[in-house]
Amino acid sequence: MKNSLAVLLVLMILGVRSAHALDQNGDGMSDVWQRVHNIANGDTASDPDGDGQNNGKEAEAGTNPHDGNDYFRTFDFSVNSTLDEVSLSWRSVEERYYEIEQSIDLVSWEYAFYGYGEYNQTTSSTTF
Ligand SMILES: [Ca+2]
Ligand SMILES: [Ca+2]
Repeated sequence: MKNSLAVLLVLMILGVRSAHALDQNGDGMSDVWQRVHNIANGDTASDPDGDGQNNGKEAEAGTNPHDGNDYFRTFDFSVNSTLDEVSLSWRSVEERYYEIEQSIDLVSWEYAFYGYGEYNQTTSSTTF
């Protein structure tokens, strides 16, 4: 990051790879994820663990809909003392593809990071 702190960062989940992406019933949630977590077809709105993330969001993030401590979020955000480097960590899942974009004017955007979650890790981190 070569500019000042007047930067907006956006972290997104943009895709899923592998068999976990199968959605033969067309409800927007992976059929594998639904079976693993015993989530009924079409039940995207419920939030059984009360973490504020409904089943649709938990399925998108690949998190556990029955664990209130497991949901997509960022943590360990920091900026170095010279204000030219940002470090960020987030809850990640191996099959999910993440992008971080940055902008200093909210008009022009550039990638700060993109890639899949790391194998056998529940957290991804980057510095830019
Ligand atoms: Ca939830
Ligand atoms: Ca959860």
